[in-house]
Amino acid sequence: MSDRRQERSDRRCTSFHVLTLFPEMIRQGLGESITGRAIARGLISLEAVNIRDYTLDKHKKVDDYPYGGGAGMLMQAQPVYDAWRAVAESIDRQGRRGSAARVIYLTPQGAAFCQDMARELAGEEDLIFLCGHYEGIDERVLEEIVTDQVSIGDYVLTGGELPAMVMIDAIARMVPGVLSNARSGETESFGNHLLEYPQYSRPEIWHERRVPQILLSGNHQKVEEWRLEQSLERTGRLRPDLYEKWAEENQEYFIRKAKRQERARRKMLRNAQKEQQK
Ligand code: 6GU
Repeated sequence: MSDRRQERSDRRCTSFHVLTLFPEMIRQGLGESITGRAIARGLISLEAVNIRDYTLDKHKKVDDYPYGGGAGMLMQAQPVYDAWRAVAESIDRQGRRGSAARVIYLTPQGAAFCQDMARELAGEEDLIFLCGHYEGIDERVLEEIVTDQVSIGDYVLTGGELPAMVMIDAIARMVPGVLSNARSGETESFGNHLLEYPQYSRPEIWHERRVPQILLSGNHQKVEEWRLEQSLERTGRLRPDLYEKWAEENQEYFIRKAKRQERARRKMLRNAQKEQQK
């Protein structure tokens, strides 16, 4: 890691700024549980800015009909731009470069959100999310302020608020210290392209179902081997695409496994021969 990156990660608080017509949705959605605790502990900060507060229209209107006709209304450029300017300037006043912060527009047309993207964005100090509503936003303001267009999947939602919350949750848990236990976000599903292994807690028998015996053995190495096998089996069955990626990056695993099996086969053969000679 470069000195600058290291420095940043030492004092890192990722600041999320959300431009939206429904700021309460954002505050409520992220104010609980792990993200809520991360905010309280100052590991991340969250600011939801109401775009409507920046309209110059006397009736507080923020939308209008699209030129050329068509269904629905569009969010107008002016209130969106002024809300962004206000956020950028408040970042400036905190000693950072607000106009250089990435601005993420949530749209089904965007690039598909993924774990790699979450990890990369967790390295930014400020992230500005722009949530559209109605049929979208006047293209001109998008051209002026947006740096990234992101979608959370191939389905259509009524607005960008839920996608922004999904992204912020995924990014926040990659910020050092947000996940309290020693287990960082890195070791979980997708961190290594594998799905999680099954887990069990007390009681040992529930509805006549036993916890797999190996987990009660106390043999840590055997447990880890079992978990990896389970992860591989699940991933191969449910997500062959992820399995291929893992297999590509972990060819030595299969080589070691093949050698282990070969040793076991020879040992069995030797024992069988000894039996015959008796
Ligand atoms: Cl980012 N926005 C909307 N409105 N719908 C979506 C989406 C975003 N991602 C998937 N569907």
